[in-house]
Amino acid sequence: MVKNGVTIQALRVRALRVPMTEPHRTAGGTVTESPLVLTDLVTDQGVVGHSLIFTYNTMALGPTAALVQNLEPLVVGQPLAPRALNQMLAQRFRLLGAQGLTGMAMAAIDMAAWDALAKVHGVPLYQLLGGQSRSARAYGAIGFDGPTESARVAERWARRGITGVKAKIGYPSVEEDRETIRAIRAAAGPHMSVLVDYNQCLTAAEAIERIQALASEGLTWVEEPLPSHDFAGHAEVARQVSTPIQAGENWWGPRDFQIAMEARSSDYLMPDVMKVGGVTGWMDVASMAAARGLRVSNHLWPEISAHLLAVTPTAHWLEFADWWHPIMAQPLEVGGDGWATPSAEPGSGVAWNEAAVAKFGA
Ligand code: SMN
Ligand code: MG
Repeated sequence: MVKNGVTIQALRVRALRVPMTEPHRTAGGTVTESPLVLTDLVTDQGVVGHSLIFTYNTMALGPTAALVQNLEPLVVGQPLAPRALNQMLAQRFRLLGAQGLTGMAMAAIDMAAWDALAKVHGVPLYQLLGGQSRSARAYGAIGFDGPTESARVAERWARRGITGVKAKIGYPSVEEDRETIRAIRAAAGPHMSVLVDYNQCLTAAEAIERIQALASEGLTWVEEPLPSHDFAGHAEVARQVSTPIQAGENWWGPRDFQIAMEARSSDYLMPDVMKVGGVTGWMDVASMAAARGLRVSNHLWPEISAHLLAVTPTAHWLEFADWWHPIMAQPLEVGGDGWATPSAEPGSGVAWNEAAVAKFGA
């Protein structure tokens, strides 16, 4: 096994549009397909690292793929040292800022570099990061689909053994929110944990009123009631309501998390491995959260996030989603008990089903 002196030789970048079997509606818009950037980081030893970037919006797909590819000259010939690469790229982008498409492109390289490094060492990512295999309790998503359809989807998750569901709410009235929550409970049974997500659609005053009105519904958390970067507003809501507030999927890098933690914006945290800056950014946030005793869940990216939760001291829930399963060689599966275990193969669990990838090229 070659462990020393591995350098980066090339980046291979592809843009894909993967249709979703069912559209995912939220109070902030509907997602009908996944625009994805696949990065293969090729090393001089033949080991290839993979990463996945989700651009949400097809209009950002081409520019994001081009940006990742444009970073190639900066990384070619560099040692396969993800933290050092991260610092080098952060320095190169200091004037522009490491958020938005730039942050996504940097995360593409970071995740692919960690995947390659784990493969060079012949170990799963959680082991490279000093941890051991640990399962996480998984929850499934329910779209902004009203009480009847939400109940149907909840029942489907329950049949799969999943023990938590997250419903999109933010209907015109809190009574409709309540009706949806109760329909889900009735369909999924009393043991199902119910989480809800407002996808940033309320004002602080509305949020306090609504979440207080829903206090007796036994919700596990209420996610992103306000525009994500309203740190002070989230803190005010978190102070005023008894149900835990969850946020983090739209915060860029450890710095946003630091601001949020200092402001006490959220009871729980859910970094998105892309927006937080890849594995490096996630690990920084996991340390900060551990020091403060704040529980951490992931946003999407179930395969690599299962590895990261295994090395996160305050790990909480795993957000499970199968939208990208069609292009994965080994998609993460949830066991019949509702828990998911990271892949034990060398790497981060992200590898392509090339035949499927060929079908979805943009
Ligand atoms: C979400 C995920 C994917 C697309 C839109 C919104 C989300 C979540 O808010 O919490 O999963
Ligand atoms: Mg959300």
